[in-house]
Amino acid sequence: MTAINEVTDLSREGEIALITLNSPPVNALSAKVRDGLAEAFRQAIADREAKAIVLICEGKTFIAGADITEFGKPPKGTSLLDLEDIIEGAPKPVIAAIHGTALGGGLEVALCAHYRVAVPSARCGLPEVNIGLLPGAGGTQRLPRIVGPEMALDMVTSGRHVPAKQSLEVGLVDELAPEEQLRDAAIAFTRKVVAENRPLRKVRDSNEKVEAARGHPEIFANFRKENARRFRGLKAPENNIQCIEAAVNLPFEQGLKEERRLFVELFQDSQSRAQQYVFFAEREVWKIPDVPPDTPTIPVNKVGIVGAGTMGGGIAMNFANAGIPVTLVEAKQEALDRGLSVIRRNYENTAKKGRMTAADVEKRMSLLKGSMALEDLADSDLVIEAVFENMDIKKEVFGKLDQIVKPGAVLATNTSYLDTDEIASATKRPESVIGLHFFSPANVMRLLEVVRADKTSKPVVATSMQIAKKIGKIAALVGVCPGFVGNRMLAQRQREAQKLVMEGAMPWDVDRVLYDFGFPMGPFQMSDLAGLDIGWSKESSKGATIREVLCEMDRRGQKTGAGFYDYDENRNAKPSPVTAKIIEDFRAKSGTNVRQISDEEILERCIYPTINEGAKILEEGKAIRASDIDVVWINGYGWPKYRGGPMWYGDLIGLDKVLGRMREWQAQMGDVFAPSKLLEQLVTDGKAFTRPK
Ligand code: 3H9
Repeated sequence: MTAINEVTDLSREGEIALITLNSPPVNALSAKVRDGLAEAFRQAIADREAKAIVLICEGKTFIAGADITEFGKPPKGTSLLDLEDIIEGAPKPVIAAIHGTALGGGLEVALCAHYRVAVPSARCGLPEVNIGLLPGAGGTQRLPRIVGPEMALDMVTSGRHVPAKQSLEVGLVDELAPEEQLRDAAIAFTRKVVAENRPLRKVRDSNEKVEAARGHPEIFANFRKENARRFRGLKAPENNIQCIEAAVNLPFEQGLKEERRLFVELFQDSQSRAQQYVFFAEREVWKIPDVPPDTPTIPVNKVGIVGAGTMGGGIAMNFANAGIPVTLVEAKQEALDRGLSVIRRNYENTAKKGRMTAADVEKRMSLLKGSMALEDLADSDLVIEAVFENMDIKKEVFGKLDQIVKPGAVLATNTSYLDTDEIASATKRPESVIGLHFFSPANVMRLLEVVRADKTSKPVVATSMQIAKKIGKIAALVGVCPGFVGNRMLAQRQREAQKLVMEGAMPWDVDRVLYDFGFPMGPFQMSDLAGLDIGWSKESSKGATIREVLCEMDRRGQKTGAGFYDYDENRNAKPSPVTAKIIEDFRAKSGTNVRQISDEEILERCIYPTINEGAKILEEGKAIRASDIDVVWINGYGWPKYRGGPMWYGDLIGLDKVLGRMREWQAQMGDVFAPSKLLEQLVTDGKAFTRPK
């Protein structure tokens, strides 16, 4: 065995040269990796005794792509395209042996090999679109030559990972190797290739599938049309599509040039920078400076949930999906039955859509047990309270849980704004109490705010983060404050949206501006969807706000066919003259000076105070990093990923601009616009929330 460099080894098994890459954590194609591989291939090619070459990786995966941490830095070492030329142009067969994931540049390298062998658990994909890019090392030209343009379009625009079995079916992989025996199986396969004198199969020369699609522009037109909603606002999918079009319409070398041009275009765009930032932010968010990875955790094998309403039921589904048994407690049999039947209906709907089998439905339901006695939660490892948002009720529940549940268990509250410290004070074990703020619908939304109270112990924090990962959430650790991170910032936007309406904008203007910014919907559409009557009661309603008047008229949102908007039978929204009249009356009554409000002002008034509140949250230490706040907004509030999150966006547009506006509005409209000290400090120092300038 020869060590080529710190990450690459070359050895020989009889007539087979074996190149082994070992560059943790994911064998990304850093300069060191590219240099090591290029040299190893050169030597293996020069070795007369070697009749073929196998490329295999150590660790948990085959090459997972280009090294994203190198992006934006001056290029160093062998380029990826040069490395690929060496591999594809080798005068002897090269076989890629794949385990884990062959992604992005990793799959592009594998596509330059002449053959590919993979274990059944391996997956192949070109996920560059997820970081606002396209496969820029020939992937868009080689992939359609193997799988055809239709599947290539799907793969490059979704970034999905194709399982080994399907990869074999579509020709991405030539043979499956038994799990755990990749090395031996790849060598055996390679011996066969040598013995049978199989040709040096170069994907670039295989033109049949792309030629068949030539003269069929409808393939692309239809694809664009069908996916327009999914691609809204994003630049990368379109450039990816154009690359596949180039593969169909141009000779290989020219296609490569087009791929390069379209890659560079994306690479230089802020969308890709934002999406790369989010990629790392979503990994950073798990790291808690004072709770190191070796912090002991509490094994969670049994979960109890208090409250089987919409929230409790949704939360329960997460655990059942992960194979963890749950006991759901409700006060009344009727409520319990209703809760369990809603869960069953949700699962059955999923099964109807073909995303789950009937057996899966039963398996999950069998993990859910209903009860009317809190005592049944005594041996739970984690109990989550999801009862009505009322401090007295919550404290009563926690007082009882303290008496019942075994020592050492995690006691969590799903409150979305109540003081977790006060809830913890109802127990004699505040160190075991934490907030687990799920977002509705809890079985769907990825975000979980983990709320660390004053006395929460480190193992309880570590356990909560670990269990969040296990149930497929993305968790951000936040501190106790009204609304925590997400809702606290959202309150700023809601307030401004309502004020803008009083000042002259219409709800549909505000919604349109935020939709065009990239949110899935605006605040008024959101209210209509959620129901305007949340927290409203007929008895106490005084017609004091637009919302109260709408509710009094039974315009309670989508469910009643009318709210801020009028809805047709297909739930299509139309601006409502009724709402417009109510607004006019309110404006007249309040004597507000009604004026024309520009789209720019709507956007700035909704977004800048949100950013400012994020700065206050950081200043108070209620979030660990600015990027955690961005993770919250992207995963819980529909902030468009390609705009990086509010803090990143603030940096992009310039914090001086945000501060300037906050000061202006503070002078005109008062202290709700008072700038955060951190914001002022950053501007003074010429610094940013997320990226050093
Ligand atoms: C590309 O290839 C462009 C090309 O077309 C060529 C253009 C010329 N680079 O996710 P994990 C780190 S673009 C650098 O927690 P998992 C990650 O930050 C690339 N670092 O593990 C983390 O670090 P830390 C296309 C990377 O097991 C650690 O590895 N490829 C990269 O849940 C573990 O990651 C992709 O987009 C990278 N490429 O999932 C694939 N990838 O421990 C991106 C990961 O310090 N990667 N890291 O926080 C993934 O999808 C997942 O990481 C993977 C493993 C599925 C591989």
